[in-house]
Amino acid sequence: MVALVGYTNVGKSSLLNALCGEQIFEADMLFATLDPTARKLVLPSGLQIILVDTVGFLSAGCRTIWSRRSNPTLEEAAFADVIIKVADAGDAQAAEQLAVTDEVLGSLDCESIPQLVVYNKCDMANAVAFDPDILLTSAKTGCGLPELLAKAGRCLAGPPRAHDRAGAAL
Ligand SMILES: Nc1nc2c(ncn2[C@@H]2O[C@H](COP(=O)(O)OP(=O)(O)OP(=O)(O)O)[C@@H](O)[C@H]2O)c(=O)[nH]1
Ligand SMILES: [Mg+2]
Repeated sequence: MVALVGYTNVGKSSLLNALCGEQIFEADMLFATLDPTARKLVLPSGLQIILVDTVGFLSAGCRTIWSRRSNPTLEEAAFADVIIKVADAGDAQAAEQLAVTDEVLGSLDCESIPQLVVYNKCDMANAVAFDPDILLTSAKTGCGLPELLAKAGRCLAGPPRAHDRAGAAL
């Protein structure tokens, strides 16, 4: 199981749509996704995965804010074998978005789960220049998506994580 996690409006649902050929709701608004969505996806290696789109959040002052209509547990992330942390390449606050994402994941005891970082929306005119090691994607143009799948596949090369019934990794 691979989970897309990050700030609201960074393009998590759009990435799932682009990768899986789906049409789940995506929109230029805060808190577009109110429920997680899971879809099957076959990696180029033939490995079949479940890709999970999660609800977004944002930070205001020292508080993390979720939509009042969503279930802000992000428990799908705790079940994941790989977490893809998504930031917005067109947003000057991308590094801060990732820091808040790390805090949220830390509060869910997800530190031991392999994590990838993706700067999405790299097609945007204001996309900032990043370290060449950072994975850039565009759900709109498809740029970087094969590389994202290849990286996720490499992270999944080991045996799947086992979970107890409450979701804790064993
Ligand atoms: N230019 C550009 N726009 C994108 C890209 N990915 C997503 N968008 C747009 O960004 C907006 C937000 O996309 P979503 O996929 O709904 O974002 P999200 O992260 O799922 O947001 P929440 O569900 O609120 O957490 C939409 O208007 C998308 O069309 C991209 O790679 N490039
Ligand atoms: Mg969404």
